[in-house]
Amino acid sequence: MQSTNSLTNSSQAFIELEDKYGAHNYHPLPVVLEKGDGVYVWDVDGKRYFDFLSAYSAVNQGHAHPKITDALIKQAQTLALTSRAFYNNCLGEYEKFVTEYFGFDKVLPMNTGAEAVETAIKLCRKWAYEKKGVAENQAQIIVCEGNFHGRTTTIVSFSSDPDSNHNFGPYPAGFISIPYNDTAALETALQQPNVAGFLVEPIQGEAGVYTPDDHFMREARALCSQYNALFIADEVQTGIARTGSLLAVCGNCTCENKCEQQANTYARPDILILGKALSGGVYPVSAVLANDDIMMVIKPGQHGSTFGGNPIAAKVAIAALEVISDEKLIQNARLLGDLFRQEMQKIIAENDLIVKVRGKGLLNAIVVNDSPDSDTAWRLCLALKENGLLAKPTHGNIIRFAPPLVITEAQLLECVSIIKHTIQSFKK
Ligand code: IF1
Repeated sequence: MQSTNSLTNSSQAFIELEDKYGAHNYHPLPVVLEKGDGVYVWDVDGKRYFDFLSAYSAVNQGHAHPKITDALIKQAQTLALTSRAFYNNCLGEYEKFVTEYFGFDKVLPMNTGAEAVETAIKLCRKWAYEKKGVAENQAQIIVCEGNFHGRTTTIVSFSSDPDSNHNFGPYPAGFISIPYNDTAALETALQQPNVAGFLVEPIQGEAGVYTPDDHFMREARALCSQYNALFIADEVQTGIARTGSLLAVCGNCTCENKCEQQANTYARPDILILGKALSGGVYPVSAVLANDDIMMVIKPGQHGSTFGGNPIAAKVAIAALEVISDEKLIQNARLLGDLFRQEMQKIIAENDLIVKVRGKGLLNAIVVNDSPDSDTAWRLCLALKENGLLAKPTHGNIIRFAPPLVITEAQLLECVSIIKHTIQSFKK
């Protein structure tokens, strides 16, 4: 086994290039990737790794999926971009497909997750003024402590992470923060005047794959209806099969696309925000879905984007969603996620380096037995890298494990054994 900080000259050269010419807004694991296929990525020296980050759950369908890359290449060679000043022959087909897939009347296409969250905020506010009768400029949106919804100035203004928002003020008004997974706090906040909506992640990814109680989403949904506020689910990271259901708000529902039939388990959002895996990670594609009574408050000229809804995005997103259904990735994520947590529990029982595993489907995290300020999780990720598995710490002592959902049981068990022997031979 190589030592944990061994880097070849070629890797070192690529790292130095980024270091010299790129802004220092990231602290990547020291590995330089050049190729991907399915659950695997390869570095510039030809070493193969299991990808246990999947570009933060964008690559749910696996790297270089032939159906998705074919859609991308074909459309790029035909017509890439028209802007929304003209119609194109791909967008309508995609809009029909995606709205039927998720069961909403309308979609508003954007590119990145943060743009889709911004879109949802604007939509929610406009609905509040024009449908609910909130006084001009008074709308409030409830958000949760520990949230991660993106990096725009408005979004970071309601982050509770100092890295995200310190010295990026002044912060816009209009957000009320409550503790996550706290139904009573939500109800109190909903009783404030001028509340337009509640924006929430069904599982808080960045906070360390923090999974709320089973009933929280359902009760939040019901409370929003009771107080006439919009329930807005940010499923940018959790959506599209990642957590073992089409959407994480589906909870334990097994009906897949026919979720409206399972109203008892499905906390159906008024506004659904998707990104990342909507394209399988090959192209920035995000979307906001809602029914007509909400979506139709936005009129021509009031919102948009040069790239949103472009022909490549439309074709790629259809292909990416078809792969989810064709390859039964919801079921795979659910079954292999259960197996993964069982296997992690065995490791926890035998070892005191890891204290906890949590998550749903194939979005999981292990909690390392050390202070959040320690570098133990970082060093453990370096050791995992040496042993052929890539994962990244989040918030100090937590390591997120989120492989592409195309992973097989045999591959998953191989990864479990890599994680197990890495932990066994790790010196804190
Ligand atoms: C980075 C985390 C993941 C998201 C939710 C919106 C967005 C994200 C729930 C914005 C983006 C990313 C961005 C990435 C790190 C990452 C992340 F660790 F920060 F929390 F996935 F786990 N809503 N999440 O998770 O989407 O604009 O980036 O397309 O490097 O900032 P975006």
